[in-house]
Amino acid sequence: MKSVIIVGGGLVGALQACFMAKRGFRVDVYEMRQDIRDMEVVRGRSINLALSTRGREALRRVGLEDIVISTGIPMYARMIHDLDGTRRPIPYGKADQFIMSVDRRHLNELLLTQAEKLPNVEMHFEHKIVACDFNAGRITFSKSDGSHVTAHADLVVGCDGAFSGVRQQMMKKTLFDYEQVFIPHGYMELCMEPAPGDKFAMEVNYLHIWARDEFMMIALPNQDKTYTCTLFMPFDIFKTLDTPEAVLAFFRDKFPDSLPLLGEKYVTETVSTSKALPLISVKCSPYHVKDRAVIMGDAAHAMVPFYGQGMNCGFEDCVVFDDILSKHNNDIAATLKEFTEVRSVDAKAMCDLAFYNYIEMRQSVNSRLFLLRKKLDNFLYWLFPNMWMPLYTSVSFSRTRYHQCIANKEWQDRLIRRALYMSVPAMAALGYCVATRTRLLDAPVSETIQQLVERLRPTWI
Ligand code: FAD
Ligand code: EGU
Repeated sequence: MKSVIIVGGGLVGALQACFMAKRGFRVDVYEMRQDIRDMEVVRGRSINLALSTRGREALRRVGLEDIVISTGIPMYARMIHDLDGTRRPIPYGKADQFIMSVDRRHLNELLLTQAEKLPNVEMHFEHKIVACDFNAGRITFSKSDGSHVTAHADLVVGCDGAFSGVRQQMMKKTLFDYEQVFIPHGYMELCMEPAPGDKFAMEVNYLHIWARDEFMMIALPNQDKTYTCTLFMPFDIFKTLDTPEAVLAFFRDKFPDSLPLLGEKYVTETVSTSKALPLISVKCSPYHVKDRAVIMGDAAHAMVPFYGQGMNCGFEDCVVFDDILSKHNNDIAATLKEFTEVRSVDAKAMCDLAFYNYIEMRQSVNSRLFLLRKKLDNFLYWLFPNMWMPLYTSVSFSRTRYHQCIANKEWQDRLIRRALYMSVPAMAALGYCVATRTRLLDAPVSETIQQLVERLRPTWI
């Protein structure tokens, strides 16, 4: 059987190892960090993540859905925190439409352990990719002691995240398109401790949102009754919050209700001394080199986190890849070609949706028109559950191809716009009646209508 090297033992790499090993490939995973299962604390990236339908489907296929669901916390609605402290829940949909707050580290550990259970998987930690020769199927890694090792495989799968080393090697090839954008916003994580009595400090089972135009904070619940709050804000503003006093004034002004819950001392000290982390959006194409290499997850499509889809999309990559392998009877060349064709369209669509939402969240979350549209969307969904799906529903609660989600939204927008245009003459007529005090029931047609009403009226009224 063919051999596969997976670069990166993060969320997507560990999952891809499960998928490839289940098919019988010989799998070697090379991960830059040491084994997170042996670590006291894991630095860096977000502590918890929102898992939705696409990610769940992938976990189901490797037999991990149940355990992940049982250790996560369901969120059935958003909880909007207004500036005056008012809280408003907005449900995601029906009772079975919820997302899950899962612990990144726990999920990664489960995936690594699941992959290692298979006899044809081997893990190599503290191996960082430094070079590869795709034609020869040869990769060179540097180890923590400074030494280098070389490995060979039929296929290289790059799951090494937004700053992918595998992608960097692919970029040297001609006809490789690449685009990256750092947004002006950075993020910082704050931990909200449980309230006295070891209870959640806020209503559990919600994704809490403080939307304030340029700033935004999101909080997801953890199993240990804490909340992880993520503050999104332009770096320029983070820079001005360099003293505890400045931070206190800022939080009192923008997020007053969160202050007592987070603790003034904790917030002021943490925000004034921590560094905000950057957010990057990456689009590239193709995702493969001949029958030799392919990238997936953030390596292929890092996106800004404003849709909670980065991991879900990366997990769905593995599902799509697995389906294509089945279709082509494990033929690598045919699979890689089709994977790029199919997946790059959808991942690009999701990157665009996330980026678009980043712009939109800042402009219009609080505007009336935006809320009205959300209500109209939900009403039409209720009326036509099979025909009118709001965008976030098709993204988070279905496996509709991402590019199709955008296409659906476009025809819905067109329909609403047309309905609005058509209502213009009706409004004008109404305006005319009011202005000229012409009462419709006085008009000559009224007699006919009255007769009609008379005929239709049931006898018991
Ligand atoms: P990573 O998780 O980055 O893993 C890459 C792995 O490769 C790492 O283990 C790394 O050590 C290793 N590696 C890197 N370089 C090398 C190298 N040269 N050699 C060897 N190994 C290497 N997604 C969601 O679905 N829901 C959410 O709610 C959500 N919230 C988010 C919130 C924030 C603030 C951020 C920043 C992201 C969020 N995401 C969310 C996105 C999610 O974190 C990513 O999409 C996901 O982690 C991608 O997984 P990955 O395995 O492709 O990459
Ligand atoms: C951002 C950071 C609410 C975790 C987009 C919703 C997110 C998450 C939303 C983070 C928002 C934004 C959706 C989900 C989810 C919403 C969604 C965003 C999880 C449109 C840990 N977003 N996120 N949309 O609808 O579809 O609730 O860091 F604030 S889950 Cl920005 Cl569904």
